[in-house]
Amino acid sequence: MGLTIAQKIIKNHIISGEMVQGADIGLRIDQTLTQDATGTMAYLEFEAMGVPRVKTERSVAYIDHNTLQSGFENADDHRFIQSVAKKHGIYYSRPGNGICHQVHLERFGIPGKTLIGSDSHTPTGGGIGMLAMGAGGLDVAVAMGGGAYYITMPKMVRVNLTGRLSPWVAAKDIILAVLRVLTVKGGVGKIIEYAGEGVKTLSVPERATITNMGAELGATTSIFPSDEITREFLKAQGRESDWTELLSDADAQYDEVVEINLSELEPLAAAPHSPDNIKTIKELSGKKIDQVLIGSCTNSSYLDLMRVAAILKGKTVHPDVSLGIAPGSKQVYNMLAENGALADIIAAGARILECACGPCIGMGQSPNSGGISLRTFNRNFEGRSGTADGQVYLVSPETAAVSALAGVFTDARTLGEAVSIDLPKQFLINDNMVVPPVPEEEMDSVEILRGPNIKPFPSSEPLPESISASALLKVGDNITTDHIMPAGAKILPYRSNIPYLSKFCFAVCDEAFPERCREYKKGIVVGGSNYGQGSSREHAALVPLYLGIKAVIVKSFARIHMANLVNAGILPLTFENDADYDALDQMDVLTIPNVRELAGVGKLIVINETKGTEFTVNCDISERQREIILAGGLLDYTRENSK
Ligand code: MIC
Ligand code: SF4
Repeated sequence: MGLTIAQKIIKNHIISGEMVQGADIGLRIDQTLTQDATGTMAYLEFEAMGVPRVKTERSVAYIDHNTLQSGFENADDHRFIQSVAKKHGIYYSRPGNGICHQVHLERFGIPGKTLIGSDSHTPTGGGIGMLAMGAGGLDVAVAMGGGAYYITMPKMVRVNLTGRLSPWVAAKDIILAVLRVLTVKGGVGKIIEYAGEGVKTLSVPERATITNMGAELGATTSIFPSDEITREFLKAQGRESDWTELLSDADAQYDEVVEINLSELEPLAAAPHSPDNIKTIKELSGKKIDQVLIGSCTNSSYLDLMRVAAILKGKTVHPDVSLGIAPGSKQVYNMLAENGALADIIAAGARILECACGPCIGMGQSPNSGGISLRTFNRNFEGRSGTADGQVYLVSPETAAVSALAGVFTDARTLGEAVSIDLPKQFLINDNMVVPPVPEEEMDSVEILRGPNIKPFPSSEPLPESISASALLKVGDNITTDHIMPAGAKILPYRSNIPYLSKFCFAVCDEAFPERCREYKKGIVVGGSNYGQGSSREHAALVPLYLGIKAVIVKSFARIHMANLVNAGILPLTFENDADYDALDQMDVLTIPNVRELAGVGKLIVINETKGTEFTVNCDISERQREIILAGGLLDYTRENSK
């Protein structure tokens, strides 16, 4: 039987388990990346494992999230990461060099290799045919130490692209169209492969926009073939020797097929507050807007920003609109500066932001109260912009730019001929912002620089015989990690300070939750379906652990968050019958007997002491995860197993 692209890479990297759908498989990891908001914790964990040098082919530490330095915290964390990188064999991408996914695609990604990153948008690398996945920091630390990365062997989905995009319709509109079909939970447990004649019409940056936002489908990853277009891109990056061809076999089997005719697509937007709440720009057209932001790891490539510059050239941003633009990398920024496009952007009145995540993670540029903000980003979760009632719409760079000029949602197709930009034959290559590690023989001379913001991580305990605690919080469907552990300018600097972060846990849903946890000392969280979607931040598990959360009972989990709960030693449980969710109230006292014996083995009974009822839950974890849970989390498990 023929293989899909992802199956070929998995076959080359599998070190435990069998390539059978649903099986727990361990993969050898060739490359890792971290960003600074999750990196500090990941490197603390790496240090705790005691491995002197990374065992991967390439590990890169990026600084791109916490670049607002309104106190000593971020700068201290960056120094810590830089010193760890230098000592332990990791390349360090300095602040100013760009957003991890954009830079990694340009300078380090290699078709056919495996990559895990402590950031959920790591699948961007699928744009050049990598098997690239988001993971918790601890999983990345283990991979750096040479350990396998474990996933459930996913189902394979083929998205068949036919036709060709019409003028003014963009790659962003393709992924928004896929989100309309599959929704934010449609990709859970699946790898999305793009195939069909339409693939040949898409450049690497366009493919990367699509694989990047595959994270919003909840997918394990997304991937494009590595073909002549990939070769051209790598050649223009001076890396043609990194190219290999990687195509699916003609008789490859897929579990699901989605058909997208590119010729039929039109400009789209994801309306507040979910990336799958899709509307056409036509239906929104004429609606007044307040802010436009162009950038983020989804849409900040050279191609994107050259198109934006061409639209803005000779015009002025509408007086009622604030337009901010953040190039994705120093390469992009530098090229725009050299070819004059930056001058066109500045002349039009755009506010040029640092090449970093910036407003995408709530680091500045929060919209006005109730303000309508058009963003080329990938997430529009409630409150993420920093303004509780901000109305964020996710759109393509083209829609963003034409709307910024008009002051209202504008369907660019009404404006005549579309701008046409080609990828350069040669990108500007200057890796002077990437600091290589010292050679192994010099590593002892490197001192690790720790700031006072770094606090020890919470300790967990081995799983007890039974759990008895109150349901300290009950929340609904599609709870994101931005709900569980918000980010933003005020909180993000404390990513290495779990006690401080704990004050904000679930603040978007219920401000009193952290206080309740302190009062009750232990608790259970109850939720709906797709619990924990969004970011890979392990803080969304470590903070609840610190607050005494012993188990989370939901209708279904998002992949990375569930793995993070297990790594933290928190029991992930799912309702056998969704109706039991309705029958349960916040503050009910729940007892789960025999958890140590049954977790991961059989069904568990939960006794609702308050109501005098019982219901059944499942604990769908692998044998390996069972051992991790029994040990009280991955760190303890790793320590125990290395004795
Ligand atoms: C995000 O887009 O939510 C982030 C910030 O990049 C996160 C990582 C984090 O929380 O630090 C992600 O996507 O994993
Ligand atoms: Fe950064 Fe936003 Fe991309 Fe996350 S989604 S990596 S915050 S640009």
